[in-house]
This record gives sequence, C-alpha cells and structure tokens, in this order.
Amino acid sequence: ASLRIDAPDAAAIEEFRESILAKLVYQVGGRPERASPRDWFIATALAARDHIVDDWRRTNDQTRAEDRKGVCYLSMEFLIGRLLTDALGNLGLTETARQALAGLGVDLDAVAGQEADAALGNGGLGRLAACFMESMASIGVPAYGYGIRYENGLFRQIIAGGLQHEVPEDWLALGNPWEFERSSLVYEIRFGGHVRSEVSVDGSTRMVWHAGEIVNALAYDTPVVGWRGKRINTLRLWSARATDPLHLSEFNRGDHVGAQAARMRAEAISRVLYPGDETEAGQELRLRQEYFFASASLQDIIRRHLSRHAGLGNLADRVAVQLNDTHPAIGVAELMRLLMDVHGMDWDAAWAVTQATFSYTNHTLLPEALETWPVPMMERLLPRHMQIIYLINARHLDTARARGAGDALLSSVSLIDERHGRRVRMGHLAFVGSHRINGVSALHSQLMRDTVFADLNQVCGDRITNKTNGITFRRWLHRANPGLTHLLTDTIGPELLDDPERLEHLVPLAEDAGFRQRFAAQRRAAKERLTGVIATRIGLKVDPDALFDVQIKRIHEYKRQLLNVVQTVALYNAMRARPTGHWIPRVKIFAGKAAPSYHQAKLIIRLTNDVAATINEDPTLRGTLKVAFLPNYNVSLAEMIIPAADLSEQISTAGLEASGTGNMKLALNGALTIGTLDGANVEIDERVGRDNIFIFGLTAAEVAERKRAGFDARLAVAASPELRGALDAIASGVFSPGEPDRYRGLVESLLHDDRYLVTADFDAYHARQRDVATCWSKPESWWRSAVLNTAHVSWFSSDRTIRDYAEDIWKVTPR
Ligand code: DL6
Repeated sequence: ASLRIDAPDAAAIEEFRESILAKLVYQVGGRPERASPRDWFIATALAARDHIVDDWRRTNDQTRAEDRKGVCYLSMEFLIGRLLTDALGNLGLTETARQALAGLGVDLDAVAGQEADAALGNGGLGRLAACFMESMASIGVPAYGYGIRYENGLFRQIIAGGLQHEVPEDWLALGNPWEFERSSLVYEIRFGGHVRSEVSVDGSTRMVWHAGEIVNALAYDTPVVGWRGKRINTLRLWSARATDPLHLSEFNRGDHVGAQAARMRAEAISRVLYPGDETEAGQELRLRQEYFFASASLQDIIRRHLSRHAGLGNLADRVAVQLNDTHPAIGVAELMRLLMDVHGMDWDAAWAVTQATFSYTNHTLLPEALETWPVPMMERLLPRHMQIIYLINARHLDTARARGAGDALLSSVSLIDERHGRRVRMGHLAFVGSHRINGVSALHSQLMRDTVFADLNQVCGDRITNKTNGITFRRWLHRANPGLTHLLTDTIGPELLDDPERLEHLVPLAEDAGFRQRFAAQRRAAKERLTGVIATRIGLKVDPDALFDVQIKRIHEYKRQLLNVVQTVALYNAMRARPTGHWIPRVKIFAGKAAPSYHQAKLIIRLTNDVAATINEDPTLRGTLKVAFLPNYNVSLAEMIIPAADLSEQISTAGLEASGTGNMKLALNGALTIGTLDGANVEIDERVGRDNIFIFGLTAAEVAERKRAGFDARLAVAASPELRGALDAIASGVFSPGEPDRYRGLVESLLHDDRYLVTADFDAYHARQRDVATCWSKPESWWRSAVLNTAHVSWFSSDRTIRDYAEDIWKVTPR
C-alpha cells in the first residue's frame, strides 16, 4: 500500500509508464509481453532513478556553490536493504508507480519484492548508518557515506536440521540499478614496503613510503533520497581493483591461475563483508579492508576540498568526518600521513586539523569487540602508519605525564597494549584523534565514562558526549506499516509524516475504545500477513489471534536468546503439568544470524529449533504455544515482522547492549517491551511510562556488583524449581531425543560460568512474562499501552539524533 500523500495525476502516471516501458525496451532489452518480474523491477528502478538524478545534481551544485560544511560518515557497514520502495516513498511517487505498472498489468509490490536485500552490514551498527544517511538527506545535512562495495554482503542463513548454514549472499548477481560506477574516481591504496627519510628538491626532509603493493579503489555512487526529495546525498562505496589484473607472460606460459593471483589478492579486499578472522590471513584481510576504505575516502575528501580551497588548513571548517566505530580508526594515522607526507604540513598543524575533523562513535563496550591489531602486522602492512601511531602515542603520553599520570594510568591510556603481545588499540587511536567521542544511549555513554574509557577521558579532558540512537520513521513506520500509518494520519493529520512529535496527539485516543479497536485491527492485519510468511517459510501454522512474542536480532549470548528459550521451556513444562489451566495463546518468534565462527550462538539456534520442533508437535498444548525460528533475518524480513509484533523482547544483560534500535522500531509500531534496564530501553521506559512496559531483572550496577561478589549460578538454579525443571529437560535430551547429550555441555557451562547472568534474571523474567499474559487477557489495558507506546516514542526518530550530532559534534546547520 502507498500513502495518500502521493496524489498522482493522469499525465504523471502516463509519463512514468512510458518511462518504465522505455527502460524495459532500451536498457533491459526486454519486451513487455515477455518481461519477468525482475525485468520490471530493473525498468521501474531505472525510471525512478531518472527522477533522482536531476535533484542529485542540483543538491550537489547548490552545496558546492554555497560552500556548505558537510559530513562524511565512514562506516564499514551500510545495511540499506531494498531501495525501490524507499526512493519512491520519499519522492512521493509510490502511487504514480503503482498505477503506472497496474496499467501494464504489473503489481508494484511484486516488482519491489524482486530487489535483492543489500546486506552490507551485520546488524545494529550498519542499520544505524543506513538510517542516518536517510535522515541526513531528509533534514538537509550535506553528507557522503563512505564504505565498501562488498560483492558478497552478510551471508544468507539456511536452517537445515535446526542448524545454521551460511551461503554467500549474491546481491549484485543480477545487476544493481541504483549504483553509478565512477570510472574517473580511482585512488591508489598502498600496502607494505618500507619507509625512508629523503631530502626533497627544496632541501626539506620527508618520510617517503615505498609501498610493496598498490591496489586501486574505484568509486560506486548510490543516491540517498531524502524525505520529499529535499536533498539527495551520496553513498560512495569503494571496490578494489588490481593495478595489474593479468600477468600475461605467466598466462601465456600456461599458468592460467597464477597469472591472476595478484588480481585475486587485490580484489579479495572488497569481496566479502567480515571475512573470518580466526586465521592470521583473515585478520590481515580485515585490516586491509579497513585501511583500504579509510584511505580511499580520505583521499577523496581531500581532493574534493582542494577543488574549492587553496589549502587544507581549513579542512575541519568544511567537513566533519564521523568514524562509525573503530573500523575506520586507521584514518587518524592516514589523514596525518596525507597532510604531512603528501601535502607538506608540519606535525602540529596536521594534528590540529585531524583532531578537529574527526569524531568517533563507540557502539560496544564488550572487551572482545574492542579492536586491536598486532604491532608486527601493522608494521608489515602499514609501516608509515605505525611510525605515526608511535609519534601520536609519544605526544599523548607526554601530555598525560604532564597532567600527573603515573605508570598504571599511562599503560591504560597508551595506544599500545603491552599486555597481550604488543597490539595497537584502535579505540584509543580513534579517541585520541577525535574532538568528540559519543556513545549511543545515555546508559552506554555513562558506562563509557565510568569504565572502558574512564582513564582516557580523564587524560584527554572530557570529550565524551551522548547521542542516543534513532531510526528513520519513513522506513520503519510509514513504509513498513502503511495500514497503521493511514490510521494515524487519518486520525491526527497528515502533518505527522513531517513532524513525528505529533504522535503525542494520540495520548487521549488511548482512552478511546473505538480508536483502540482500529489500532488493534491494523495489528491483526499485519499478523495475518506474517502468518502467511511463517507458513510459507517454515511450514508452521500459527494463530493470528495469539500473542506474537518477538525476539529479532543478531544471536549473541549477551542478548540472551537463551533466557527466552529456557523460559519457553519452563512455560511448556507448566502447560503440560496443567493442560486445562488458563493459558493465553502465544507464538514465540525468533529470527537472527549467528557469526559463522560463534559456536555457542549457533548452538542456541539449534536449541531454539529443537525446542520448536517438540513444542509445535505436542498435541497436549492444542496449539496454545508455538515457536517459530524464521531463517535469514534481514531488513526485509524485519519490515514484515515488526508491524505484527505484540511483545518486543529486549532482554540483554544490563550494561551490555549499547543501545538497540529494534527496541525503538517495535515500540513505534505499538509493541509492548519486555526488557531489562539496558541501552536505550532505559530511555524508552522513561518515555512510555512504567505502566506500559514490562521491566525486569538486574540493573547494570547490580550486574557489576554480582560479578564482583562472584555469582554462583548453581545457587540460583537450586532456588528456582521452574528454572531447574527447564534446564533438566534441556540437559536430559527432552528436545534432542536422538542425541540426548546434545545440550548437556550448554547447561553445564551455564551452571559453571553464567557470565551473562541468565540464571540470575530467570525468575524475574518468568514472573514478568506472567504479567504479560495477564495484561494480554485484558484487551482494553493491552491496547491502551500499545497506543501509548506509539504515542510516546517520537523522540527516537533518527532525524532528532542527526540534529543532535549536527549541532553538538559536526557544527553543521541542517536546511
Ligand atoms: O549503535 C548501533 C548498535 C547498537 O544499537 C547496539 O546496541 C550495538 O550492539 C551495536 N553494535 C554493533 C557492534 N559494534 N561494533 N563493533 O553492531 O550498535
């Protein structure tokens, strides 16, 4: 469905239809009578693209003419998903396209469904980057997103026998109508070799890096359309190309594979998102990727700046470079190298420009996710950068010493970690090289100050600020849930589309039984659609009137899918013990991918599927409880699940989820949250009110205290018969009768080292789930809370987040 803001006239529809037909014939090379849905998709996307190109040029020309300051968002991930409905929606062309295609006997939704899901990211961090790009275009912030054009994005997940299998995701296989190859935008990226101090013609001494290998970075641009076409920004992704693709003499000597080895090595850089990093080769490839895109982006930023300015001294006045986590942090040393070695600036001037240009967002405090690189690998791959990092560190430690730091503090703030072999701490490099460092929720930013970055923040002067994440409402409400959006705009006016704060006008309507019913009816329709998806994808029949209890996110121990599964088993045990009890019908829906090498997470997927298989087949339950693990979670699947969710599971161990953004999407669509006081849940709780959310469990401070005191899971299990019953069932093979010991190790490890405090929070969670059931059985109170969730979460719009960044960090005025 499309929003009624698109009110096309007959001439516009006809023109669009002609344009689609022309694209089909002249660019796709097809014929209307034989065109496949895929052909129609390409033709429609190309027709839509024509509407974008003029505005794209106009936006760029205007920004250049006004010499406006812009933002460069450097991110290893952009989880953009499908673009056709996004672009049409933001241009107000959805209805035009729908009717144009209908006149040709083609359905727009079917056409849009042909688009591959661009999965150039893992999860939250990458999806945030996509929301930010859309918001920057929508509120008028000139911006470039810079990243890598991976040929294979995040793997496709197949579940077979309950196990996750990974298959390459080939999103470019059938062509990508959105991108423009910029064959004139190619930069040399150097690796290896050695550095020599050399005297140049003017008598000055310079460090000269004689690289051992050069790879080209070729730009591909994708337009990012803002709401109502206000701005069109650019997502510029780099593709790696060999400088010497074929060694012809080797080829002619018969070594057909060896002749292309250099090409394979070079092009591996942009081949896959997150290559496995258990081997040294894998780690090195990852570092090559990081340097590749950081260097290409900075060279491009400098080229663009010098096309309008005489020098680089004012770079930071014209551009703000945001480091999205530490992946592009090597950019700090690279900008220093470019400014000094290539553009002749002295150290102090270069350092002032670097610090004023960069800012850094941290997205996790999990120790295993804080990147460090072995010094020997850095020295081998990026010898000049290693020198620069040592020099940055020497000055940084001098400053710390001057401020009275002793040995312990010096070793904690040093850019080199000397404890685990010598490693470069990339978070420290990003921190020291940036003027502002931000966390992504109030709690997370506070924990940054109190824990991981406490010493650095003390030594560097308070640079940490908070910027709570947000989501774009265009994609996550208007497009994902047009039914609810229509209800909202019909009720509180179409101005809502431009001003999410108007959602607050819903508050009195929460008391209106008629409105609650209409709100519930929209959910019911979305649940029916999801019921169809569940049936098609996993062959499971579920009741759309049941409570849809949803946990959709990466599978990770700290996110505690295991807590949800164990509670499901406890519920199952209770239902079997009292089959005639009053049980509300519930469907537990899980979706998410585990990192290919994360064995414990993959075991949790298997357990979920085993538990599902047993419960779904058990006749004693008469269908009251169903468990669905939906394979291959991606943006498009999220768009189908979120409007249909009644309950949003946000149950991470407090202190470990930096923010979460699924929690915002689900609350915006009226799901009630069951969650811990973690990440942005804390701020959702503050806004929706304690009566409209199910909070449970230890707080971050209590978690820290329990860990300090030495938590013993066996005591928690001994004290909870329901937990014990659930764990016994899992450990004894109730859900894996063919292999009774399959989960014994999992349960044993929980008992001996429950580092995510699953057992500590179990009773509180189980009790809160009973409150959920009680509330669900009183529709009036459930739907009142649902309406109030939607009403109170406008603050989580990524437009608000971007305004905060623009004002406080980037010093850019949106317009
Ligand atoms: O900030 C976006 C997103 C947060 O909402 C999640 O809470 C957090 O887990 C996620 N972090 C990552 C991994 N970060 N690294 N490296 O995706 O960021």
